[in-house]
Amino acid sequence: MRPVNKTALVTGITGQDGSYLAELLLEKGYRVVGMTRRSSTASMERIAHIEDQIEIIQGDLLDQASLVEALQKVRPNEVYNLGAQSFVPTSWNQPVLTGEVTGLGVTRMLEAMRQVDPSVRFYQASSSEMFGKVRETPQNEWTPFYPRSPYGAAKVFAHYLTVNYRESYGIFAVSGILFNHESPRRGLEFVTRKVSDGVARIKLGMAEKITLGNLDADRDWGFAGDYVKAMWLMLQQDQPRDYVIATGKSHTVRHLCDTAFRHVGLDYRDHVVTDPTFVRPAEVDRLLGDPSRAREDLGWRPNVSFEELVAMMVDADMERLWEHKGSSRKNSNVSSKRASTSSNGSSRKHVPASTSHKS
Ligand code: NAP
Ligand code: G4F
Repeated sequence: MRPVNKTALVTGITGQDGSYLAELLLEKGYRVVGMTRRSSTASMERIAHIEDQIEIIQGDLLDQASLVEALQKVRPNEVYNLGAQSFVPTSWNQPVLTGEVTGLGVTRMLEAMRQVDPSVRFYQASSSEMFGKVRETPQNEWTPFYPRSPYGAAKVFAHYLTVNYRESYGIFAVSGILFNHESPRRGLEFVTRKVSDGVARIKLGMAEKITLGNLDADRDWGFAGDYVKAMWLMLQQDQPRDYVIATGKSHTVRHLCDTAFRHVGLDYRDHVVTDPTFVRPAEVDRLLGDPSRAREDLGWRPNVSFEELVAMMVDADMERLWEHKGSSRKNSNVSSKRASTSSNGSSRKHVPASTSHKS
């Protein structure tokens, strides 16, 4: 590892992407400072394995003064703004909070940067959810937005604020329009992780069914570890530009279920039930990204296929739940049963996400 003498401030470091990005930046020799908000219980599970290599500063996207102070103390070269209320259904229950954190939080950070040091490079975590009721397929950097949720609307606001600070003040501010990206560290409420966790529970005899909403929804799913590389690349360019990051392939939730259950030798039709409670007030039916600009300018390509991603997530949940089950049933025959539960063992070690979310 060669020291790069650069400091990165990462908001949302305790989230899925924050943890992968922190690993990547450490590998590149960065000083990594993560901004976390105060909580009565710490949510450091995803970064526990690198906690001794990163610095933590307290701050909240709801609090302008804390952002100014963080920038003054840390003096970063790059800010990666990953912090957000990121679960789409919650944005209907808490639309004002979502607007405050996911939308206005970005204005607060950009204003703080303008005040403290406008030469800092800024990455905004924009989202394919902004395309919503899509105007064309596939979606690229010129596709008009049509958000279908308070979350999507907040992200559109944040996206244009980022463009505006670039155009108004010459700040090196870019938006990565990332399509859905997943991993064993994904929160349990998101559909991929809900399925991988459910499949593992069913295979291990801990559950019988998974209850889902719209099985026909179509998403362009990639691996989070690949996508954080694109974030970093965007801030290393000569000119600031926005990029769509996607695989260019989409799959339905039904196909996700089929792939995940097949991986452990089961048929999803025996275990998946639907419940209108999980259907959204306004759905985004199909997202499919065109990552041509990222391929040409950044040389970025996804490395992990959909099938590999699903297998990685199911295997990680099998391993986590098996260990949990093993520790609560000390006398069970661990090795023989474990060998029969996974048809494709993964050698990658992924720190799993918390098991405490509601799905
Ligand atoms: P995530 O796992 O839900 O993580 C969200 C992070 O935001 C957590 O660290 C959370 O901290 C933090 N946060 C929440 N409220 C905050 C506040 N008021 N102040 C500061 N931090 C706050 O999300 P993710 O999947 O890693 O996504 C990262 C970013 O990319 C988000 O902005 C998301 O909207 C965006 N995005 C994600 C995807 C995707 O498919 N994953 C696609 C496009 C865009 P706590 O641990 O304290 O809750
Ligand atoms: O996994 P999801 O909750 O992800 P969603 O809504 O696409 O949002 C994620 O990706 C966005 C990028 O496009 C990010 F900006 C955002 O922060 C987040 O990371 O749902 C995916 C699809 C939806 O169409 C949903 O209706 O799966 C469908 N679905 C069907 N049954 C379900 C379920 N989603 C969830 N969460 N739970 C279900 O039971």
